[in-house]
Amino acid sequence: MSHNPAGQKNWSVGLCNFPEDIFKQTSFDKESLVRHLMTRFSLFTFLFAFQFLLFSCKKDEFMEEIIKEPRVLAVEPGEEILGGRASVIDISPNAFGFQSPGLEEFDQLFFFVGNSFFNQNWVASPASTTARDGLGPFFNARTCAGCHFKDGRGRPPSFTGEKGTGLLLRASVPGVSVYGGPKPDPTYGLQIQDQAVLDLDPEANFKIVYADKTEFYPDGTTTTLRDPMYEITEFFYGAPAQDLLLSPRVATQIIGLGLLDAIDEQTILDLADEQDLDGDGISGKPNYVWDYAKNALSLGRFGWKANEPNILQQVADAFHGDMGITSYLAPEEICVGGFDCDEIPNGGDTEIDDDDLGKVELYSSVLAVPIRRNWKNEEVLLGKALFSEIGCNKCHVPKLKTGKHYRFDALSDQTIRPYTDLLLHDMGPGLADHRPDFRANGQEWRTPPLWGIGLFQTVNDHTFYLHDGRARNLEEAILWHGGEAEATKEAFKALPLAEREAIIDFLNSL
Ligand code: HEC
Ligand code: HEC
Ligand SMILES: [Ca+2]
Ligand SMILES: [Ca+2]
Ligand SMILES: [Ca+2]
Repeated sequence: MSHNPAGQKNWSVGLCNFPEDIFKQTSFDKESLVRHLMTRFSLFTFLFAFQFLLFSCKKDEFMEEIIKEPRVLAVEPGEEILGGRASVIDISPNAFGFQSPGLEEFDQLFFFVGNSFFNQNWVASPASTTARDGLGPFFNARTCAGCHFKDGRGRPPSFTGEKGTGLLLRASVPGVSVYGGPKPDPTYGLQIQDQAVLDLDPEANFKIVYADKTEFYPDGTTTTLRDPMYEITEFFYGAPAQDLLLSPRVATQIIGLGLLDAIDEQTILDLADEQDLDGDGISGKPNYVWDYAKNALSLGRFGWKANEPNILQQVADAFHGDMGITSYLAPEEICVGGFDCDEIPNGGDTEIDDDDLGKVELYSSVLAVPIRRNWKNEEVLLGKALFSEIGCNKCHVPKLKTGKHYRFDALSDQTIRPYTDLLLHDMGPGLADHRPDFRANGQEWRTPPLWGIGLFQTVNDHTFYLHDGRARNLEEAILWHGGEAEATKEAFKALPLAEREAIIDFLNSL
């Protein structure tokens, strides 16, 4: 009988493996096991059960109860080190802003150059400084850090008209571009830029209206979710195509990205089960997206729909789409259809040169992952076990190994705990944006890594989760899960309150 890491229903398997499992754990926390058992069962029951355990291996409901607890409360050696060697101990408001230890000396210096490009405000041309001009003409924010504040999570605007907080609207029309991706709107392209230079009108203004949605627990309690509606209040350059599709997205924390980049493609593909051949209701599908440098489709890893193949291209597209800064990978100024952008001064042929772009790529690749807090706490250990028992781990895969990073040895061959499979999952109609993005359909999203999510409050002073920040806390984030995650969500809802809280505690320890 094989070890059953997911701790699924088959308790009798766990029972037979119980002693063996324990002794495999080198740093198994025996004390906490015993303490836990003692609080739940009398010593008598404990010994009685143990006798059975040693001499028999029958399916027995009584023993199934007993065995559930002990096999799960183990501290796994190194589990707090989420990013392997690329972890940092700092858990202050600056926790997301450190470089990974072990970089070459010159890369350590380039990190600071990248950092300043990431944080500086770009200005409109012509300007006295040619090193950071070329903003716009249409853009969403003046600086990367405006959206990725402290390298962390953006949030939706808190009032209509608040700009540059980290939420942007991708746009397209039904159909497929020549590259197999979203088809641009003839006027507004692939993104709504809600700011512009000089006294130009931006492309559009939008507002978000939230409706209440009540979620009922089997125990009779309820929670109210907020269901967003995105409305363009004004298009300044004429009507868009009739079936304009919008996909709201918030800026993600950018820690540990080089590690995700260093995972072998095969490792990710091995997690995919597109046709759900194992019949567990969960598929997992790789996205394949256009890679400018290769001039071919590549496995997508970054962005909420795994819509970017690598960090360099993600960064070039961010400069281009979010700030209007051209580069060798995205050389054409973003303009509104029917408008003549040649009239507007720009910052030269490429507004950020190849070298500097490379430094921002470096910066975005090597930000370290902060270590966990409270990982030995009993509630947290229980939450960790439940996370796997109810199947959260099927998408949020706890542990992976990196292969060889193409550039930074410090990121190679690491055991990491990102809690993602980097694959697309159908999350149901509740989260749907109805906008396809290469192979991702309008209900599919990439499993986001969960490392760092317990630090948003500390770093970013908010706790908004999910692709558009609609969830105001972790409980709401879970309750929005549907589609392939529906059964897991129902299992979560069916847990007693204390166990639901243990899962939240666990998430907050990441
Ligand atoms: C207007 C807000 C905004 C600005 C400005 C911005 N970003 Fe982003 N960033 C986002 C959003 C939104 C996403 C998710 C994009 C998606 O899903 O398509 C993202 C994603 C990323 C990612 C991928 C993260 C992941 O987890 O997959 C990286 C890297 C990144 N941005 C770097 C940058 C850099 C570098 C800059 C400055 C050149 C920048 N961003 C500017 C909003 C912004
Ligand atoms: C079928 C795959 C799947 C399963 C199962 C699943 N998730 Fe998720 N999870 C996702 C995807 C995909 C998203 C992103 C959805 C979105 O933003 O619209 C997500 C988002 C989240 C987020 C928000 C992350 C962020 O960065 O904002 C949390 C927290 C989370 N999941 C926790 C859980 C927990 C706890 C469970 C088990 C109860 C679970 N998930 C089960 C796929 C899954
Ligand atoms: Ca420009
Ligand atoms: Ca646009
Ligand atoms: Ca499956």
